[in-house]
Amino acid sequence: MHYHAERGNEDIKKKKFMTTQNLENYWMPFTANRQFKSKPRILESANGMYYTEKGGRKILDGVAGLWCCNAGHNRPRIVEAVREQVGKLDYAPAFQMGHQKQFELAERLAGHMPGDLNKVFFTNSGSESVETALKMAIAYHRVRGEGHRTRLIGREKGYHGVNFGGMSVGGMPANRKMFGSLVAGVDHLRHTHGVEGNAYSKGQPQYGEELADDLIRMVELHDASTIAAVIVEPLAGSAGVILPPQGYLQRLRKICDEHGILLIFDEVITGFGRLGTPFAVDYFDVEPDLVTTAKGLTNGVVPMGAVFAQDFIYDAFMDGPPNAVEFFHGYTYSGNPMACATALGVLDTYEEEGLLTRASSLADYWQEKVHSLRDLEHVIDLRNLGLIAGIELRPREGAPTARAFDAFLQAYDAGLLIRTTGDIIALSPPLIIEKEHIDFAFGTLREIITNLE
Ligand code: PXG
Repeated sequence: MHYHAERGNEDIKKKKFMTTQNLENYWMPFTANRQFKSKPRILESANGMYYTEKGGRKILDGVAGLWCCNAGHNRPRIVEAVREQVGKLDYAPAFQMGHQKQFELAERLAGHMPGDLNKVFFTNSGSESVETALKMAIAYHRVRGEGHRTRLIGREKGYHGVNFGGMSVGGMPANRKMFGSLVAGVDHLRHTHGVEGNAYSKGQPQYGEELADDLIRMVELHDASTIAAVIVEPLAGSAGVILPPQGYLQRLRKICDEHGILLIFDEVITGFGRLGTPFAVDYFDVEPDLVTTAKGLTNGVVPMGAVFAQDFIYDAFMDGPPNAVEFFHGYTYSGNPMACATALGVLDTYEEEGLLTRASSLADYWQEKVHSLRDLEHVIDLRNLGLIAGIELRPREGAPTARAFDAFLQAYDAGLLIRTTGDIIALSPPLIIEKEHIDFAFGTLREIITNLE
């Protein structure tokens, strides 16, 4: 009886699914679920610079998926790498066992990263890379006898993923306020958004270097001996494209050096060619101690992240009994064969097509197009670097974020995928973009922003 009742239920469920698409069971991440389900935006396929909806309507990808598909979509080398790997070695235990592609990938990645950032630890996302780097920093101090260095410093408006460590060092109020007391012993530098005189800067803004001195105040308040690390995005993406003022990152590096504090760059967005150099480390010529990455590492195709550590950090752990595990951290899917194979196919594509530096050849054209929107009434700031743009709109009276969200919906209807955060539109297209795509994107945005309520 019970069995039949259940079967009946299953049949009904199946039927419902077959007749009209059931959207109710999926709880969507970072999404206005009710708005979405009232008018869904469902993608069916993707190729090159475009997504395609069922029925064939094409949408230009202005954000590389979510800042991750740097080589564009459906790239042959990558598709082939995934196909080949899945039929060969599906899974290998991540702990106490290895497979060839993990070592090959780590070696090739280290070859793209400057300086002594040669040790690579694999994770499955940006959030996990951040947790990993924070734990490495605290444990590093402990293994060398400075276990009192446990405090972590983040920055207001920072985004370091959604797990407890990253959320705690992050500085986006909406991402924090619902989740209790977070990780203890965390402090925040002030952000560098909206510094006077910086509006409409082309590239790095001129003012605000001295905001890095907030770290000195924290040293004075807590004492350097309690601080493990500072984590910042060299260029903050999620909070709405916030650029580092000229000299700011260099100054942060200097203060860290003076006080034995580790510097972590979160390059989940800036890594893999976004700024026209392989990493932001190259672009800004500042070498941090740890670098977190994900997204472009696998072109978004398979989940994967990686943390790059300076040799001296790894070496500090290699001191105990030779058979002992040195770092009690890792994931079942760290260095997963599928993910490694994908990343190798992605690196092949980046290298063969020069994509890790291609943004630099388009950056001037891009900048010109970004700043061509300056005359629009609703626009209050324009920011750009590499192939990134931030278009800040004046919030609608009494309804913050509504104007930008309208722009997002209208752009989608007009065949252009953008991202919005607050009242800021962000663009970060695949690095294979051509001038005609750039013209379409900014032409469409001009029309939409002009006619926004
Ligand atoms: N650090 C940074 C700097 C990020 O930008 C993460 C960590 C977390 O990565 P995972 O893989 O756990 O999501 C991110 C992610 C957007 C947007 O449109 C940005 C992210 C994710 C989704 C949307 O700004 N960044």
